[in-house]
Amino acid sequence: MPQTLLKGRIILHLDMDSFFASIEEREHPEYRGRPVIVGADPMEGKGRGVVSTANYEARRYGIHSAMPISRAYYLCPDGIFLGVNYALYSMVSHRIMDILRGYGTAFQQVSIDEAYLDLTGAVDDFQEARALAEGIKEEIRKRERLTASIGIGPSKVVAKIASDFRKPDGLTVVPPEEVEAFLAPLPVRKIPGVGEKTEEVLKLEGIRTIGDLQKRTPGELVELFGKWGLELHNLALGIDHRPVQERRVTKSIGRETTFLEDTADPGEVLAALEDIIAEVHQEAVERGYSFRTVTLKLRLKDFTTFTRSRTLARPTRDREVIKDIAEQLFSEFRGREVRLVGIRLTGLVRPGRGQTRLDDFCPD
Ligand code: TTP
Ligand code: MG
Repeated sequence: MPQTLLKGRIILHLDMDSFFASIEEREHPEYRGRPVIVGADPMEGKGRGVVSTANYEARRYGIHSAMPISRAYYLCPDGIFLGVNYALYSMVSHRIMDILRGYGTAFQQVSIDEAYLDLTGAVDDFQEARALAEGIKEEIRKRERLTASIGIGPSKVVAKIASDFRKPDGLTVVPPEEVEAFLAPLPVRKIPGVGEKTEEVLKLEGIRTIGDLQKRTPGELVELFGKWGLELHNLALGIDHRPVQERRVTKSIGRETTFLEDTADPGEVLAALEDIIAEVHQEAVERGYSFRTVTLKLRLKDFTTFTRSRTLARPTRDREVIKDIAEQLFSEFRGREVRLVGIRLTGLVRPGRGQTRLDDFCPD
């Protein structure tokens, strides 16, 4: 039997701290130490929409993600309220994910600020895993001036709960022999998938902590929840066999490139587009896709980002079509100072196989 199976897995979960708000603090050092709330415009308490996230200072006022922005304003009218600069956060996210990817034997991004790494085979034991995690945190701190919280355990569920355990800037390592004791005192809501409904049912049964769950038999939980009860029993013990793997739905094929220096020369932009088009076209052909929609993305010098699309009546895999559309769409921006250009093909179909469906997974 391979040694890794005998010894079990070592899984790492990373989650950035108050991600959107921390990026805003980094960009505006004058916000440091003050409550920062990212989300909709509060309009002096009359604003609609919700909080995307708040930094830890703002959380002391009781502000949290998904709270109505008007409520956040009521709780902390002197806070710094900012709109969502998704393009910037997504760029930072890409760079962080690129740092992470290199460290493990498998990588899986699960949200804009969260990813798993399988460290089995990359390190020998949990002590080495801790040292590696310290290195990751340091690299993110140095390169991005942001903090991350990391959890390490023998399964995804343990790693995920551990990363949340000492936020912000946390590092929690739970080797297999400590899993049950680590989980026992935590409230059941810490188990991913346990929402308000499950919590209510459990409360009626006198189950409040994960430890209370561990003491029940699988049968009792199956009676309450059916199949989910069995899963719940396993999760309470930290048992979770889901592998770390990137499973990406092929919904689009795209490439983009950032110029070394911003350029206002249309010839230079078109030349870059031509290279990108060659690449996306090649990928489409290699993977057997035709496309219906071509999207041009442009980011200008001031980071404002535009996308323009055209959809054809019928799918094609003709490279000249991409080129013509890209040139037409670009004409609107001739002479502007461009920072980044990109092309994305969507409406992908494999002729003879019909529209690609959401379950058309494809290994990376
Ligand atoms: P989270 O990791 O859930 O939150 P966070 O990083 O802000 O804070 P924490 O330190 O607790 O991890 O989400 C990551 C980002 O996703 C968050 O910064 C903003 C965005 N987001 C929303 O826009 N709406 C939401 O309801 C949530 C939960 C997150
Ligand atoms: Mg986070």
